[in-house]
Amino acid sequence: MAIRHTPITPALGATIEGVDLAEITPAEFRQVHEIWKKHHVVVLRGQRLTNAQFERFSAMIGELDPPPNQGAGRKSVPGYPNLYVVSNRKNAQGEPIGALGDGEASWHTDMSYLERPPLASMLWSVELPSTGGDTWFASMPAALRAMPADLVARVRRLAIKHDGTYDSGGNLRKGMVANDDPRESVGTLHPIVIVQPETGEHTLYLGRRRNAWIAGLPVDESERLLNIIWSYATMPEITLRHQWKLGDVVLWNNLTTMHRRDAFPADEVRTLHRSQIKGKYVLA
Ligand code: AKG
Repeated sequence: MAIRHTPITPALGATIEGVDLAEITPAEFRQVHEIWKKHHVVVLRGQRLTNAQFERFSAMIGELDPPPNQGAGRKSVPGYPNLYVVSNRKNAQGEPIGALGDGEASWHTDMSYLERPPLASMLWSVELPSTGGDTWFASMPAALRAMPADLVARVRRLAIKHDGTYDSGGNLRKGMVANDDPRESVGTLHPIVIVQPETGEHTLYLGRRRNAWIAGLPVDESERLLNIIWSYATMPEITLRHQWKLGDVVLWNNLTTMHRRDAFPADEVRTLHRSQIKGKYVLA
């Protein structure tokens, strides 16, 4: 069957049909990869997969980046140390079987506080609540294109310090000390405008809003400028809303998009398996 794709919004996203990820061939993968590079987020519905097949497809994109598995931190799928469980489900002892699974998550790109942030992440839905829990994506090249030229010229000379203290749910990361002075945060500096190394495309790179600091600026000036930049980065017309169905696989570019998750009923269960592809590049 031929692979077909349909753009989801003018800014980002494409739905891909005609490929079974359980047995994707190298030639099919090359087509999926090209569509993903162009549209930044791809959605493949109705995939009937085993964890081994999900892992095999993920590893075609690049080297897998396993969950750190630190105490209450990220947890992996039993028997699959490279795959994360994103879930609010609890085991018989009342302990969460996964991480990052509860409630709402604010806009972020994954692990932007690393020197070489992951290139891509992927979610595969395993059990879903009756409502809520939608995942949203925003196109950062589109946000940059929407900004006025004088603002772009200004931010091109600046870098953000990306804080690793809190996760996107606002929880303190394991081993971190609470801190709300963005100048003191533990993290990495990245230029605000980066070149996506694999396509040459220029894109905003923002990470997370909390504790972000534009290096060298007084905090109040940094906050004002960040608020302006973020108002472009979260414009409704550059976002895409994914309403999950069982068996969906969603792959996103972690250098050119941000994502967030809607809340869902706390007494219902939502589980997704997740993979992440290691970053190769120091951003410039
Ligand atoms: C992530 O995997 O980085 C998330 O933020 C989870 C998003 C979701 O659960 O929809």
